[in-house]
Amino acid sequence: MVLGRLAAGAFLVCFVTGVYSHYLQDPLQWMRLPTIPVLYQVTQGTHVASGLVSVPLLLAKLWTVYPQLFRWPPVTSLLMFGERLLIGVLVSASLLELTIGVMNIFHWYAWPFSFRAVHFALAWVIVGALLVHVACKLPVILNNWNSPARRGGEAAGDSASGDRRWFLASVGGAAAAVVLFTAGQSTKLFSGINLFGPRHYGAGPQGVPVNRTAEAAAVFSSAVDPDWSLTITGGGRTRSFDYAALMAMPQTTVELPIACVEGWSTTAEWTGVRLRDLLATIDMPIQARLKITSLQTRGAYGTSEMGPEYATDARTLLALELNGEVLDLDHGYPARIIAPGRPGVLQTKWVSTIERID
Ligand SMILES: Nc1nc2c(c(=O)[nH]1)N[C@H]1C(S)=C(S)[C@@H](COP(=O)(O)O)O[C@H]1N2
Ligand SMILES: [Mo]
Repeated sequence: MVLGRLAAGAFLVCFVTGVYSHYLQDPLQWMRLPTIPVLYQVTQGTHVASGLVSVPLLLAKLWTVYPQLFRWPPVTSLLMFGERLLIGVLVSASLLELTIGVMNIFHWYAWPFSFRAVHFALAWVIVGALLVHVACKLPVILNNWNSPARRGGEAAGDSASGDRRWFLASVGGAAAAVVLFTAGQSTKLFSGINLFGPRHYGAGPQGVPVNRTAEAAAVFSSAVDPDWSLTITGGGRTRSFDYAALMAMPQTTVELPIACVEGWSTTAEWTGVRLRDLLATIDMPIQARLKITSLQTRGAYGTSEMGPEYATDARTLLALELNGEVLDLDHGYPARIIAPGRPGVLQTKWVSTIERID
């Protein structure tokens, strides 16, 4: 019961933060999402932490109920058949969801399908099945809440409940350890004990981790080409800026996090040209929907789309510097996007064009 409640709680937190992340990456037309800098860092850190905590909780919950798998006869009524089928769906979807989630954090993409589409669909299956499961079990749950043992405090003394306490304590310990030993990928506080987190707080060129290097993105030569220029297009107008022209524009410095969907994040100081100043050079309204294209031609993150909330926010930059130095090649030299509250995957590096798409 306790495990069920904790697991369901972790699942719900994971679900809500996951849905938020999904709509930040694929907003519906009418959506205007908040540009609070720390928000995504917190929600996505929570998403990954609650997902990781769900692993020991789910396994422990399954451990306590698996004898029921061998109950005989397996079903006695149609209703019970339905209920057991539902539990089968719930358990298998949950195991698959957590497995691909954990694999994704560790960059092990060993599946032929689109991770995000499947992860998102499974989330709805799980939450739907969970709600029906809880509804089916409501009589048992209510009964348990009203039981004399509960009202008089949980049953004490006998060895069965002693074992149970040890079991719960170990599961709780495992859950806490999983979080403590990975939280260091997004907070300085726990960075000394980051044993599992694949990225490390403040570790990497210019004090910021790198997910995809210039070499992996195959932009090694195009990014350092002296003929590089940024092109901005919209409403029938086009303008190009070489590196010196961008440097000559008014520069702004902001402190913003890179917050990866995989849960790690690091806050840094970025300097560059305000996106809205760039739009203004061709009289593009800040309400425009934009498509950012990178020099990177392969892979899923070579382009990103941007709703009007980001250009409207004066902290959104085409960044040229990071922590007081010219952007490292791996951080997107010559220019990259940095916007508040935006998932890391959309903070496009090695930008070559910005165009209006609405
Ligand atoms: N062109 C391009 N931009 C990209 C990526 C990429 O693969 N290609 N990765 C994104 C991801 S997943 C993250 S988390 C951030 C990481 O930025 P950093 O490497 O500077 O820390 O860059 C984003 N920008
Ligand atoms: Mo990322």
